[in-house]
Parts: sequence; structure tokens; C-alpha cells
Amino acid sequence: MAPTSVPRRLTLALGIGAIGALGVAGVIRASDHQDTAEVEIQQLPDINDVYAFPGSNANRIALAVTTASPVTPAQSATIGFDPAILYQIKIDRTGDAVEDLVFQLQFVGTGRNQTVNLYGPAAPNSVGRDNTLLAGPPTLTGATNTALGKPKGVQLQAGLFEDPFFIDLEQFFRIIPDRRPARGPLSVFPVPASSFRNPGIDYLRGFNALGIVIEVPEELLLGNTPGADPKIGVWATTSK
Ligand SMILES: [Ca+2]
Repeated sequence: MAPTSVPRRLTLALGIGAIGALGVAGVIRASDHQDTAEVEIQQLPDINDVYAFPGSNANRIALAVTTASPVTPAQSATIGFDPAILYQIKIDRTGDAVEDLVFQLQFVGTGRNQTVNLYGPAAPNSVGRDNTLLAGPPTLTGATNTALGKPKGVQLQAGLFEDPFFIDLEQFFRIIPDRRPARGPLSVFPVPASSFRNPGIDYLRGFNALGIVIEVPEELLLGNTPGADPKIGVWATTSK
């Protein structure tokens, strides 16, 4: 799903944990972790990054959401998605920051041997924070850590990926110490800093994340009106 060209302008909104977010004009590049005290102490529901980019050809769009980062090498042998969480990617097609389409994912089982069920994209039963599962059979179902679906349809792989985000996290917490975690190796940096190091250090190199990667024909999200130049907002939520 390597980026190729940008057939239509995409609006990329923020990834957030637990509650609704922004659909804005233009392109935003952002990372968002540990948004609330609740996800600060819970690794699995913490949405890290949301990506939207051109898919494997000019008529397809790829969406990706990472959670649980950083997944340590030791954790990687056993970690899986939380089967009690409803994972969603929400799409605004009308510029009002209210979702018009949703992808919903539920996981069955625990650890590395999970089944993922993908529902949608379809209009949600309700918008905002309180959501219910779409009716009908899933669009795709199968094992995690496996590519599901067909190249011309909806494709999904949910599982462990090398964390695509890069940051000098140690230096970041020296610059903005109030964002440091309360415990662990990143909790104590006695020497403050005012800028990143040069060269920077990719602290996340070697760490994984749990990722949900979906690729769809763009008409499923943008419609197929001739001559139209639609824009969409994309964000993700986790909820129980
Ligand atoms: Ca809308």
C-alpha cells in the first residue's frame, strides 16, 4: 500500500482516543497519545496515530490506525487487541465533523490468535460518542496478522506492525516534562532541554504497534459523482 499519487485531496484529521474529533480543511499531520488519564494507564485503547493516504493504485484509499505503542519486543509475542473494545474509523464527507460513514472492528479471542470482524464502511446507527454495532454480517472476517479481502475490494490487515511513527521521545520529555509518564524509564529526566537533538534519535525504532490497516476503492468513501472534488475527514475512536 505504498503511496503513489494523490488523485483527490484528502483531509486528514486527528486520531483520538475514546471520543469524537475534528474534520478540518487542509491536511493535518499529527500524533496523539495518552489523551486522557484513562488511556494514560491503559495501553490497548490508546490510539496513537491515524493515517490516510493513496492506496495501491490511484482509485484506492488506505487508512491506518495504530494503538498500544510502544509494544516492546517482549510484549510482541503475546499482545492482541482488546476484545471488549469497539474500534472505529469514522469518515466525515460533508465538512461538519460529524461522521457519515464508519468502519467498525471487533476482535474475538486474545493474544496473537484472534479473529477480527470488520463491519462497514456504512452509515452509523448513531453519531458521536454512543455507538452500536452495524447490523448484518461483517464485511470481512478472519485471523489477525493476516491480509484479508481481495485487491479490488475491501482489504484489511489488523495486527502487529513496526511502529511507523518516529520521535526522539527522551528529548521530547525533556522539552515538555509535564507530558512524561508517571512511571517507567521515560518518567525521569533531570536535565531539561529546549530543542531536539541533531541528529535526532528514533526512540521508537525496534518497537511495534498494534495496527489496523484498511484499503478500499475510493468511491466507497468519496462517492463517484463525475467532476466532483470531494474532501473527507478521518478519525478513529476506541470505546467500550
Ligand atoms: Ca458529516
